[in-house]
Amino acid sequence: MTIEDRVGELVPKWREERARILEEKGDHILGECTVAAAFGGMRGLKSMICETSEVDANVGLSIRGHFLLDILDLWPEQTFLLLLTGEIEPLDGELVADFRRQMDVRARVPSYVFDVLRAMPKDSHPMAMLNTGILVMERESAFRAAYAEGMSKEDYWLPTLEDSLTLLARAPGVAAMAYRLKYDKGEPIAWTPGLDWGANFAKMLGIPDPSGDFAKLMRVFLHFHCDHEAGNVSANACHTVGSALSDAYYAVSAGLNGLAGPLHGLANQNVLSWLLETMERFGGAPTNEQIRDFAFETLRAGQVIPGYGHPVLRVTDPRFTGFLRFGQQHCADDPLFQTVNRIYETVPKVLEEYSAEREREGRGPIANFWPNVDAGSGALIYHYGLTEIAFYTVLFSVSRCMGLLSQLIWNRAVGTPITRPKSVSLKFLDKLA
Ligand code: AMX
Repeated sequence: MTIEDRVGELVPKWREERARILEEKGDHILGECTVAAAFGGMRGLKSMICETSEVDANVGLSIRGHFLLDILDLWPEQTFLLLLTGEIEPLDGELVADFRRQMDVRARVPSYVFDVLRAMPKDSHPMAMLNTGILVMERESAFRAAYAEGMSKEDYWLPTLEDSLTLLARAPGVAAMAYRLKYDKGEPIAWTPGLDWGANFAKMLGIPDPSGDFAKLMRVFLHFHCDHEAGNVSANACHTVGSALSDAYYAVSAGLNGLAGPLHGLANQNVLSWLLETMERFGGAPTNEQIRDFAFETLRAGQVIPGYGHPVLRVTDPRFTGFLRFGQQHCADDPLFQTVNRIYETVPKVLEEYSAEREREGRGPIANFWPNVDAGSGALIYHYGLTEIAFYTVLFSVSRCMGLLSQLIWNRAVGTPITRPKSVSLKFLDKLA
């Protein structure tokens, strides 16, 4: 069975379920939008549907109902299929085999992508390079071609799936191409047929990996960053653009442009800068007391502590816990990793104190003192020799393509309409009784 066959079996069920729930529950109220919520980024306002994953404030990410901590060992192929179908496929299952076969067929990055990336100014951010590389391939969209030929609405999901598989196959290659161009690492390295998605990405980056542990880290990294329900900036942006029936290339590129922001995916780059700055200041792994002082200094300079806090989570992010476990197994002696641990021991208490201080001054509290996904991943990547920290959000992006695309496919399959919330003016608000 192919992935197309399996999704084709599921589409009627998804449609029936959506229609039934809409019929039975259509009038239920999910939440109220206060004026404060409209000003405040609609934080927590229940107003979107997402089948692929859920983020509970107190336990973090679950993918199709499976808590991340229960499925830490999935390979990215399994992650994508789980997001897409709701089922955990064994690694030797036929859909994993089909995914790998399809990646092998679709992975070659066209030479015009290389030409475009090479023409970009040298100081272009790697995220701008990745997103340009994705966008420039839009001309190959199966969805766009089928739409132009008058495809029926019933069939929208199929060329969306086609585009998604092509994009997933090429995203590691485009990312690796951006890395090698930007940092003068030599010619692009081609996809290796037969090798899994994560190890292929590791290999195309060209990081020496005699132990194979960097490839293991890439598999873990790609698995953990795959999805975080629908309301976060990148998923929301991808969803909104996709809702206009812009194809997967437009939608994913839009989503990843959001991921490039420092309050979102760019945080992993900022975390490492802050970590390295701390170590440089104290000439090696700092003590907990030194970290405490440096953290207060950062906060008093009006900056955030990167990697800590979250719009939804109120506990340690399970993805951080997973990275911590990987680090304990593979690089427990690395001073950088030890610093990640010490920051974890110190920063939540600092943020708690600082939050109380803010409240005394009449400013709002900090809602969450705990580490998010970005607090630990960068140190592990750095450990294996990928030290160009501006590239870290690109790694995150390759993974996040899986969630963005599986959400897009579901929405196309069930016919989610164009997104169009209503805005109001200050004058309108002022007149409220
Ligand atoms: N350091 C210092 N201050 C922080 C803070 C941190 N780590 N986290 C939150 N705060 C501050 C906010 O800046 C805000 O201050 P303000 O009222 O003066 O503007 C106040 O606390 C209230 O914010 P909040 O309700 O706790 O969080 P939020 O939902 O508005 O923002 C987030 C969430 C992630 C943007 C914020 O915690 C932050 O900036 N963290 C650091 C950056 C980071 O790690 N981002 C990555 C998030 C995960 C991801 O998407 N990859």
